[in-house]
This record gives sequence, C-alpha cells and structure tokens, in this order.
Amino acid sequence: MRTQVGIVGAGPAGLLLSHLLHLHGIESVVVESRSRQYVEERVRAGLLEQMTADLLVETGVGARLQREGLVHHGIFLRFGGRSHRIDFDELAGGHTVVIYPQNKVVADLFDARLNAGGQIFFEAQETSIHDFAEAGPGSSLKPKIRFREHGESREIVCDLIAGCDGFHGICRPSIPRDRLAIFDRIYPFGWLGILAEAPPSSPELVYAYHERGFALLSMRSPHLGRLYIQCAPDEDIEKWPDERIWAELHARLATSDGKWTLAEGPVVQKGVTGMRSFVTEPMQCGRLFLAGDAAHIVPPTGAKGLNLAVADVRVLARAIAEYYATGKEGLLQSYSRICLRRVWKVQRFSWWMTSMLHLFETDNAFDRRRQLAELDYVASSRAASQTLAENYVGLPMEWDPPK
Ligand code: RFL
Ligand code: PHB
Repeated sequence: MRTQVGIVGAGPAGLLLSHLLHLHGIESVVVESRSRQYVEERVRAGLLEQMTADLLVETGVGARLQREGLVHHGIFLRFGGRSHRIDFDELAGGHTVVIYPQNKVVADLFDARLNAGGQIFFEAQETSIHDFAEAGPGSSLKPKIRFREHGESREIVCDLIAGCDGFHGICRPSIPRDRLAIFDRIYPFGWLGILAEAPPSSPELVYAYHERGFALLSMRSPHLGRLYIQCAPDEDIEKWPDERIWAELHARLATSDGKWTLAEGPVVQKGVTGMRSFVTEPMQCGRLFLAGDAAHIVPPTGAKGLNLAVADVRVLARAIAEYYATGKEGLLQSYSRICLRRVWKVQRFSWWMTSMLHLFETDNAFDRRRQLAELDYVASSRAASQTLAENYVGLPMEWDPPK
C-alpha cells in the first residue's frame, strides 16, 4: 500500500505525529509490534510539561486530560530530614506541570486516530525499513516499511519514514553505522517502581535524597500512588516483597520531626527500570527521521522522556507540513539540529538531577557532603531554585538550529 508518511511505533511519539499530520491533511500509516491493549496498559511516565498538555488540548485530544489531570504548582526536595518546596508560580513565570499517565495519553490518541479513520497495524512482526538512505531529492527511490501481519507479508511505500519505535526499535539500528554518532552514559543504579492503591501522602511530588538511596513519591490520581526507590540496575524484583519496599520508602522519605506519614495500600504493579543517558546524532538519515526514545533516552529523574518525544514530534510535524505545502526541504533538513539543541539541554538537566539526588557507589564522604551542599544551595538560592524550576516545567521551544 502507499501513503505519505510511514510511522514505525505507536507510542506517544508515533501516535501524536500521526495525529498532527492528520490535522495538516497529511496521510500516515502506523506500524506497531504490540497489541493495542498492551500499549494502553504499559505503565510509564506520569508527568507532562505544561507545553505538552497544552498541545494535546489545542489539538483536540485533551478533554480527558482537562478533566482528570492534576495540575501541580511545585515540587518538594527532601534531604537532611526536611522538605523544601520549589514554587513554580514564583520561579517559573506561572508555568505548571500536569500529572496525567502516559498510557491515558496513548489511549486518547488511539481513539482520535481510529475515529478519524487512521490506519494502525498492531502486532506487526519482523518489521524492517528500506531505501530511506538513498531516497530524497533527485532520487526516484521511495522508502518502504515491510512487516508481517498474521503471517502475511505487507509493504508500505511512502515519501518519508518516522522512526518512533523507542529505544529497542529497529529504525535506529537500520541506519548505516558510519552515518551516526552515539553519546551515552549508563548509571550504576536503577529504579524500583510501584503503583499502589493508596492516596498520595503529599499534594506534590517529593524527590528525596537519603543515605540509603534516592526515593520519589509521585502519583497517578487522588487514589493511586506511584513510588520509586533507587536500587541496583539488575535488582531481582523477587527479593522485594511489598513489606520490604514499604519499609525502604518509609525510611527514605521520613522527615526528622516525625510529623509526616506515608500511607500504604495494595501494590498493583511493580518493576525495575535501568537508567541511561543516550543521544544519537544526527536524528535523521535521508528520508528517515527518528523521534522520541528511538533517538535519545534520559534518566527519569527530570521527568523528561515523554516531553522530549512530544517536542521532537512538534518540530517534525511542522517540517513535514512545510515540505508538502511548499516543496521546500529547509525545515526537514534542519529537523535534527533544531531538536538536538533542546535534547542536549534536557540531557544536561536530567543528568544533573540524577547526579544530585542518587548515591553513587564510587562516591565517598566528600561527595555526599558536596551533594548535600548542592541541595542546600538549590533550596536556599533563588537563582539556583529558579534554574531547577524553569527546566522542570519545560524550556520554551526554539525553532532555529544552533549557530
Ligand atoms: P515508546 O513509548 O517506547 O514507544 C515506542 C513504540 O514502538 C513500538 N515498537 C515497534 N513497533 C514496530 N516495530 C518494531 N520493531 C518496534 N519496536 C518497538 C513499541 O512497542 C512502542 O509502542 O517511545 P516514544 O513514543 O518515543 O515515547 C517515549 C516515552 O515512552 C518515554 O520517554 C517516557 O515513558 C519516559 N518516562 C517519563 N517521561 C516523562 O516525560 N515524564 C515522566 O514522568 C517519565 N517517567 C519514564 C518515566 C520512563 C520510565 N521507564 C519505564 C523507562 C518513568 C519510568 C519508570
Ligand atoms: C512518575 O510519576 O512516574 C514520575 C514522576 C516524576 C519523575 C519520574 C517519574 O521524575
């Protein structure tokens, strides 16, 4: 079959791109290796920058987000047994963040695409992409996506391919190795995360630095808590019965006045996530454009992965729309450079939050004192807390490639 844009991956990046292109009158087909139910139930991110939430609302897929999203005006840093609030109203020009689960974002986008007649192939197997490197101006070759659906071979011929298939997808590895540079860092720890049927014990997120390791209190709704503790990168979840997880959360999140308590509830989901920073340069090759986790990964401490995927797609949709409207390649050719400018700033922020808040096994007593001094500085200096706040709520979009 033929279409204008072939999209690999029905995560937030792929689905939002398909939706934005549709609003520009551009046709796309999405190829996804998992079932709709699997993608909709996958527990992932929970925090949207205001710009991300606004885009969903402005493009008509934000009705449930407006009803159910929890707007937060600050976060707490907890260290030395005390809490320090970072106030976004005061420090970030009134920008906020919204708690709304990624799986609901994805479900809302599925509804929008399928109601508009969009085509999504689920449970595609053996997906591969072809002829993208050679396609483009002056070439008669067209990029192709091939896969098997219920045992039958299929081929999608398109003008452009968007590689939105996440970190473990096939698009990035299909680019000839000598046309990419990879930058990465793997952290010597992971996060053990739980979803608990318990009301959140704090109205806003709590990021805790503790000598036993980092802990984070987040939430999904007024009845559902999402909590994380720093653990070994290859931690065996079997060694963590619920009681042990709660005991560790109590210890790491405790305040020294003993006044704060953590509400417990049945654990309905748990898992371990590794942590890495990763960037591919450039994010495009011929007629293939990578977006979201396919191109870059951040450690979750800054809550940026999904937001960065949305920022990429915003640029890509505009570049593709300009290409079809005018035939000009300019914005398409600048796609990677425009995105990477933001990607690297967000990488820096995510690395900084991660290194300030986690225990590194190679660190000594000096490093612990230095981390505490840094937290104290962030909590007590307006300039430093403003730096955290403006990055956390989301940096403004910049459309010019870096000089
Ligand atoms: P996704 O979501 O991984 O989607 C990729 C899709 O591609 C499919 N796929 C394929 N399809 C066809 N053929 C193949 N060969 C394929 N291979 C893969 C996959 O099935 C999938 O459906 O990437 P995308 O769209 O770029 O979205 C990125 C986000 O999912 C990710 O960055 C965030 O979840 C990161 N993240 C957070 N981001 C935030 O902005 N705020 C947060 O609060 C936040 N918290 C988190 C997070 C990620 C976490 N984990 C589990 C890594 C918390 C955690 C614990
Ligand atoms: C989440 O709610 O899953 C979450 C929130 C903030 C983070 C990371 C994850 O920094």
